[in-house]
Formats: sequence, structure tokens, C-alpha cells
Amino acid sequence: MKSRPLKIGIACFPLIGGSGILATALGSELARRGHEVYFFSYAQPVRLDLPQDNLHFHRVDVAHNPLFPSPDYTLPLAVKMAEVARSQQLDLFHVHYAVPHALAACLASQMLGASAPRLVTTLHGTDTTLLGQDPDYRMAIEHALVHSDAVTAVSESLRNQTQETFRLKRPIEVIPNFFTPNKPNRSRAEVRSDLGLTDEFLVLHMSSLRPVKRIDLLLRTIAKSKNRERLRLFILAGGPFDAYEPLLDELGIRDSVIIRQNTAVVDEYLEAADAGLYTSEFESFGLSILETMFYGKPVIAFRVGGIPEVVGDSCPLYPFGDLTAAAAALEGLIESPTLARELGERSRNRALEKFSADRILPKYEALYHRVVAGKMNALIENRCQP
Ligand code: GMT
Repeated sequence: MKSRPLKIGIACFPLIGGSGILATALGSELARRGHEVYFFSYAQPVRLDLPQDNLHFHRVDVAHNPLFPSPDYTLPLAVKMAEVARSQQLDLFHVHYAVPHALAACLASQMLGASAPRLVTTLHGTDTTLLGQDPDYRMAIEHALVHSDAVTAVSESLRNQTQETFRLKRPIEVIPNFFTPNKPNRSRAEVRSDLGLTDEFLVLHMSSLRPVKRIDLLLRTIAKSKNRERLRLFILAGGPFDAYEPLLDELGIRDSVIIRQNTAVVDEYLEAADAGLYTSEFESFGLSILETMFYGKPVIAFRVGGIPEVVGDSCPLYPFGDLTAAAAALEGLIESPTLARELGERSRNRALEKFSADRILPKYEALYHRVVAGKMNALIENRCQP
């Protein structure tokens, strides 16, 4: 029997960053499958194409009230979520990050009472790895996780770390991230010519450049390469690069590095690249790595967090900080196009087999229907109470 379409409210961060990108892709896929999806954020998520059938965006105004010591987002978000849930009769909220999204959803639910939508919280990392360690946040995160109807994590590694951090009695379901490539706007040749390349080996790095990404190690790996004149590192930066400028000169690699600010468009750069290089000290998943794999490009990365779950045995991974191994791996790819092609093909096959929308969407839909059915049962039980 075909399940009925659901009305789903998604709260996420709108900027370049895996969680918002994943939430946007999820909402768009759900809308394509006939569900009605309502996004809540303080700006339109970067990869959210509007207008689209079944997709709605509700901008939340950050409150700059002089009464408060700092701007407030959580309360206006909670109010907007409650208003839309009431007017549209949402079945569930699916929030990405406990802080502030699950907490706003908890408050919205309290305001709505028995008619509140169900709450699914997806953890992407920081709630556990950074804020979970902070005594000023820990109890609030625990509260949001305990009061969610379901909690998911994007990898086994993050699930285990979350269980260790919060010692929750509730299950956490692992639903990995997915990616759907878009047709690039420009050809590989056009992009490479725009970047001033002829036949150089193009190594791509896409990230927010947050400290956890270890851009110092990224640059040092390039500096160690014996094939420097044959390669270019292309950084699609989701944050400011200024702090690393001096290191370019210190390592003498300025001419080997091209930096562009990341926009919503990544497909054409993925197509133009020959490999991906990721030197994070932690990744709960590594969505950029998955995007690189989908384009059939080999990945060089460290064996940390959820990265082994994503890469599997498609490419070798290296102990964290082993720059000699990472630089040698890069050399191997530059010197052997056959090896690069083989590893790239293996990566693409793994990505398609395990992390396509068709694999992952049914997992979310099944979870949604389970939690919504739980609400129906609870309402019926309450009504039957003597
Ligand atoms: O890593 C970032 O800078 C962005 C961050 C985010 O919150 O959007 O990414 C996290 O969520 C992504 C989507 O699930 C994961 O692919 C990233 O691995 C994760 N980042 C970290 O764990 C450091």
C-alpha cells in the first residue's frame, strides 16, 4: 500500500556547510516524491532552488532587540515553526542540529500542545563533538535529544560518539548522507581554461575552512609533493582564507594554489578536478568527500571519524597527520592516470551503490511514517482514556 504524502517542516542552517546542504537536498527530494516541505531558516539555503512544486521557504527574522545582550534566533524560529505547523497542520519537524533547531522545535511543540508535529532530530557532528563537551550547552542538547521522537546520526562513528557523550537511553538510528549530482553548467575544458590550467593535475578541496579541516595540513601536503610543478590545489572556500595566506609564502606554494569562494555550484569543479584532498582531524561523515566520489575522482584523506564509512575500500586512507603518506598517495595518482582512473571508478561505484538518493530517501520516509504513526496511536490512546 502506498503511504500518504506528509507535511514536513525542515529547520537547517542556510550557508555552505554539509548539514544545510544535506537538509536542502533532502527537502528537494522529498518534495519531488510528493511530500509538502516547509523550510525554516534565517536565509534561503544556498542550494535551495525556488520556486519548486511542494517546496516552501519561511524566512525567520533574527531579533535584534536592544533589551537583549545579543541577537536572538531561537525564539523567533520557535514561533515561526509553531505558526506554520498550526496553519499548515504539519505532520513532523525534521531539524538538522539540536542547537538551536531541535530546541526551537521542542519549544514550538510545547506551544502547540497535543496537536504538535512529531520531531525528528538529525545530528551532523558539532552538537556532540563541540557543544556536547560544553557545560553551558550539554543539558540543553540532552533535553532536545530526549524529547525528539527520533534521533538520527549521519554515521556509526557519530552515533557511537553521541552515545558516549550523552549516555542516552534512547536509540539513535544511522542514516548516512546522500548526494545527487547536477548537470555541470560548463564543460571540464571550459572550467580548466577559466582556472588557467593546461594539463596540470587538479587537486580539489572543498570545505568551510573551519579549524577542524586542518588547512595547514592540506597546504603542507602540497608542499611535500615532489610533483609540485605538475599539480594545482584548488580550494573552494566556504569561509575566509586570510589566516592561511602567510603559510602559502612560508611554504613557497603560492603559485600552486588557486582559491575561489564557494558558491552553490560545485558540480563543474568536481568534473574539472582529478582528485580530492581532505585533511580534517575529524569528520562525522565528510559530504564533500562523497561529492568527490560521485564524480569518479579518487580521494586522499585521513582515517578519522565517519570517513572510513564513506570511503570504504574504494581508496586507501591514512593515519591522521601522516603527510608523507598523503603526499606519496598524491604522487602515485599524478604518475599513474590508470591508478587514478581505477580508484575514481571504485569511488563512484561505491557512492552510487551506498549513498544515492534512491538508497537513502526510503530510510527517512520509513522513519517519518513510523513516528507519525506513533502520534496517531498516542492520540487514539488518549481519547480512549476513561
Ligand atoms: O564540517 C563543516 O564545516 C560543516 C558541518 C556542518 O555542520 O554543516 O559538516 C558536518 O555535517 C556534514 C553533513 O552531515 C558532514 O558531512 C561533516 O562531516 C560534518 N562536519 C564535521 O563533522 C566536522
